[in-house]
Amino acid sequence: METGAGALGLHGGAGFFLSDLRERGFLVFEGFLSAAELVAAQEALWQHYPRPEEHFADPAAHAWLSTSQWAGLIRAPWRSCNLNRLMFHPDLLDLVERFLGSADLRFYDAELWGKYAGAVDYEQQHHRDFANHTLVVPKRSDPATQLQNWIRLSDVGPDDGPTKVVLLSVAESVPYWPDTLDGSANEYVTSYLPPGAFADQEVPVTGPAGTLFSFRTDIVHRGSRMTAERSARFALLAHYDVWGPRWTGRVGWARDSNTAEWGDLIERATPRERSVFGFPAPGDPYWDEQTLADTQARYAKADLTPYRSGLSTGIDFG
Ligand SMILES: O=C(O)CCC(=O)C(=O)O
Repeated sequence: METGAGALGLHGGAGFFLSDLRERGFLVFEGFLSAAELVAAQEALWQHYPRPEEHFADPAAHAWLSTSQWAGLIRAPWRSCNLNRLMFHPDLLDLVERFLGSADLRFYDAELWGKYAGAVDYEQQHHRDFANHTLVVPKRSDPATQLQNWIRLSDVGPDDGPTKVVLLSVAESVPYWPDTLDGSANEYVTSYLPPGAFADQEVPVTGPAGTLFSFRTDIVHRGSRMTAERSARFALLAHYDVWGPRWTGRVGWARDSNTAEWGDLIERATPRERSVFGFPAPGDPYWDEQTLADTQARYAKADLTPYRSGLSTGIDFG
């Protein structure tokens, strides 16, 4: 039987998940992806990464994965629509809208992350991620304004390097910028908190492939060592906030928007999906006959009809 977020009622009853995010700082939702979505996305991974059996047969052939613990990060868009479409999975957008309290969502980064046991030591110390998601610090009096979402594409057990999180209430007293950091935040994940901090309170986020793990950028957490021999861990990371603040974000999507992957993504996406990247929405004054014609030339297979409705004036260059 197909499961997936819609089937499990995320659309209808997100209250439980929202209170997890507000009170605990994270949520874990097993069965977020349907079986078909999961299988298709897993197969697409091998367009970017070696299959685990290939890697472990000859790790030296994939030395790029050993250069740092972040070497396995690959930014969107990817080579398959079976991965790209997960960035704006309808149930993900639904959850994020409810949590951030706005439909004006901004998709501020997306990466795949592949980790292979033995490639490098993935152990980290506890830290908060906001330091490379905003220029300043979260405002404690506001509800959270950013949400990180990891769609797990492999099973993660206790020995597969699960992320370890500390409940918001438990780590509340840790200053946003602890005095263990120097001004430049060098070695952020090794000096934010001392080794062993929260060892008794941290919760390993384990779960089967297809699990959604969402967490706020102010939650204290860490990556952990992969201890199972021949373990491989894959996740798709999709980060959202709301259009508005000038001090948040990570990616200017236009920088790489002349690639084939980008063109395919935009051509297949709906106006709603395009809007999270900043693409002008239907009804935006940007659209007129000239911009429609030239945008159509750029994205030949895109259906731009929705942007045509509401055009009141304009010259027909066609
Ligand atoms: O990979 C993980 O489980 C967490 C990584 C992490 O927290 C980080 O790199 O900032």
